[in-house]
Amino acid sequence: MNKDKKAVHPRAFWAFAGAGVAALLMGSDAALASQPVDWQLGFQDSVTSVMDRITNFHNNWLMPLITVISLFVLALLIYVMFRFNARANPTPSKVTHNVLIEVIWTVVPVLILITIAFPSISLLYYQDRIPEADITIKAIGHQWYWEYEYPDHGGFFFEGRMVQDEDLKEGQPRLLATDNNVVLPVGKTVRVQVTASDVIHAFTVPAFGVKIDAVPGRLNEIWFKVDKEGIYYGQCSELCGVEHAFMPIAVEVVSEQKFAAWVASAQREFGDLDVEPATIDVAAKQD
Ligand SMILES: [Cu+2]
Repeated sequence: MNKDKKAVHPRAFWAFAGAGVAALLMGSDAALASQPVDWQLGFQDSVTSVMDRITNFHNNWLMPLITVISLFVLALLIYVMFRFNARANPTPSKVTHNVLIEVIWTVVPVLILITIAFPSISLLYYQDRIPEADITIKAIGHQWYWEYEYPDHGGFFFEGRMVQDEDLKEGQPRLLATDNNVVLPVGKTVRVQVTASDVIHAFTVPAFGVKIDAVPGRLNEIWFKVDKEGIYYGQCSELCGVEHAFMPIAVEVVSEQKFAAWVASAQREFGDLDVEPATIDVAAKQD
């Protein structure tokens, strides 16, 4: 496979294939990293059931459908250009109405839209209805970084800020790596409560099929269950100011043992458990 990677053909297709092989190779030595790659076509590889459904709906229904419609319209245009130009058709027809054809060009698009609407809306509800969650975390958008809370694990919280170019370590992707990753266990249903402190941001991880607005004063929720260990990158997807492009999201999905070890170290590093948030609750009750 290494030879394949080096023998990338200059044409776009082979560059794309080469990038795919490179991504696979990178994935095989440590863990899968899901991020945009050079010459990428289509979505990032799916690792959740939501993204499986999105990918399937797009690749196996919408794309074939719009391809057929585009080719059909193109064929009609070409036919009209040759059959009804001034030379080929010097005396044009005076027909202005044709009931049958008008019914057809109204009813057929309606039927097409219905066949799109049913899978689309059922997918929307599948994403929207959050199953019983094993873990709940909270993601808070700030100008311009994300803050994460782990209320189920002692309530520690931390910030995930973009790693600057000069500080990038081996294997960290530019503009996507963060100093503190969101660490989660594999195979668990995770609910993310999403909000913001200042302006609207959006929490997005393409490989999970997750994208939801982070609105100040509101709590939005999304869920995912990741099947594969790895690091998955996303970005804020709502224009939120000058550093909108520099507040990436890095989610590290690890085994349960590694997650437990990380929680223990994160509690030591981030969690001031005597002060936050218990004291605040007690104070609020006394008032
Ligand atoms: Cu933002």
